[in-house]
Amino acid sequence: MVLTNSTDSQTIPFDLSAYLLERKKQVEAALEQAIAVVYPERIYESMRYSLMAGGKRLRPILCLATAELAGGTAEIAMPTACALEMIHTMSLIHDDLPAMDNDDFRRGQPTNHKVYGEDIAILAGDGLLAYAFEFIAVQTQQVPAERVLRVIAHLGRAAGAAGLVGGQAVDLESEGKSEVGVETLNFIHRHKTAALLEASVVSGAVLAGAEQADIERLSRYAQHIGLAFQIVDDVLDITSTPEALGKSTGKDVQAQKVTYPSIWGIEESKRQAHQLVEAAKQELRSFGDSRRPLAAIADYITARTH
Ligand code: GRG
Repeated sequence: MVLTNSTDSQTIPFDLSAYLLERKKQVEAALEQAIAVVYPERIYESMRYSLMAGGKRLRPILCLATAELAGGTAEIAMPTACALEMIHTMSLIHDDLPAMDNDDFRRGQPTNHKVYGEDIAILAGDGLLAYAFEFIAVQTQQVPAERVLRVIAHLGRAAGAAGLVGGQAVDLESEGKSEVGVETLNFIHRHKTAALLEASVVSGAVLAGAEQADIERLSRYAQHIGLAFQIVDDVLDITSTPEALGKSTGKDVQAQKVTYPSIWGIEESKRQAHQLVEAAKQELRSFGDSRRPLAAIADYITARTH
């Protein structure tokens, strides 16, 4: 897919497919090296099973792209990029558990608990979460310690009750409640989905030494694409197939879950997502040509089919 940045008057083509493919390869090579299987083998195998099961690697790619946009290199951001994927994978393993969403398939493969059992799946998530922070602290090189500390604090907040955990708690609490409105839905997804995407972008910028005003612009960019991402996810749950998504579809309707399409309808949901993507791209205006990967990723959010 060759996308042009639609907010530019002088549009420069940007081959996002090639960019994503190349970046995914780099991230997967780093992840491959990140966890060795040692005694007790079963837990390390379980952690690696989900970490290496594929996926778009969107969070690490956002982190690397933002580090470069802010004048840093992919190299200084790679340990944090890997850690972001570890935290994301942990959240998917726990989300799929019978006590939560009870899913059998993820990324086109049986879920962690289906292969290793619930007990090991819980521990694999715990192991990945703890290791993510160790990995940043031990592996990050050529970055002042103060920046690394700031990244660790921001990621801790995004993963905890002020982020993923809080979003998931409200999501569980809202199940089966037909009176859930857009405000609650926004709270859930700002925390469950947008918080980690935001932390991906902010951590890349912080590692590269970006100025506070730029970090705030990038943070708003990420919050917009985070919400757009979830709206599109809700739409795809209705319009896509399990083969295309690598996970079951139609679950929201089946569980009578309140979603963006159930409140707005499919067309209005798509319009809202598109508007958020435009607002996200507006936040990138001051960054020059180096913003192209982030702008194209924003466009990809609404164009994606899986
Ligand atoms: C214990 C810190 C801790 C957290 C657990 C379970 C949980 C709390 C939170 C759930 C978070 C969750 C599953 C959010 C959904 C995020 C989302 C949109 C996932 C799909 O992301 P993609 O499309 O997936 O990027 P791939 O497979 O491409 O990586």
